[in-house]
Amino acid sequence: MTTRHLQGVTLECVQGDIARQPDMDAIVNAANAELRIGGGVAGAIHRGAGPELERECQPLAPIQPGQAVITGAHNLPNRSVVHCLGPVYGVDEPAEPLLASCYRNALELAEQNELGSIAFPAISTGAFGYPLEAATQVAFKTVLEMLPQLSSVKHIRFVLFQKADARVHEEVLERLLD
Ligand code: AR6
Repeated sequence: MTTRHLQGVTLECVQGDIARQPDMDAIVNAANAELRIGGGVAGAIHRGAGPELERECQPLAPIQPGQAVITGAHNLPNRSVVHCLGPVYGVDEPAEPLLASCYRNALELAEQNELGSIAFPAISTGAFGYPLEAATQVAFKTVLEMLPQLSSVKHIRFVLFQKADARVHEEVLERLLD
C-alpha cells in the first residue's frame, strides 16, 4: 500500500475489492455502455448494491466511452457510485484521451456532488484489454493534473484486485512524482 499527500489530497494505492470500501463517499464502476450488471468490477458493484442499482441506471443508459454518470449506492456502504465507460482497447480510439476522460469526468462529478472521497478501479484493464501499465500512467497523469481544481475531494484511492497490479500502480506513481 502506498499513500501520498499532494496539494491537500491523499492519494492511495491499495490491493482490495472496489465493492468493499466502506470509508469512501463514492466508488467508481468500470461499467458497460448499458449500465447493467456484468463481470469484474461491474459484477461486484451491482451484486453489492442490489437490483435497485440497475433500475436507477436504466434511464441514464447507454453511455459513451469516456463518459461518467452518478447514481446512489443502494445496499453498498457508500453514498454514490460513479459509472465510467472505459474504451475497449484497439476499438474505441483514441484510447488515451477516452480513458483520461473517465477519470476527469468522475472527479468532476464527485466535485459537483460535494463528495470528499472516491475510489477508482483500473478502468478498461480487464475485459476491455487496456495494457495495465499504460492505463495506469493515463490514470495518474489525469488525477495529478486535476489536483489543483479539487476543493471537496480530499481523498482518492486506487483499488487494485491483484497484488501485481497494485505494485505497478505504486511504481508508476513513484516515477511520475520523481
Ligand atoms: N475490485 C477491484 N478491481 C477489480 C475487481 C474488484 N471487485 N474485479 C476486477 N477488478 P473489468 P473493464 C479489476 O473487466 O476492463 C465488465 O464485464 C480487474 O482485474 O471489471 O473496464 C463490464 O460489464 C481489472 O484490472 O473492467 C464491461 O462490459 C480491472 O478491475 C467490461 O467488463 C477492470 O476490469 C468493462 O471492462
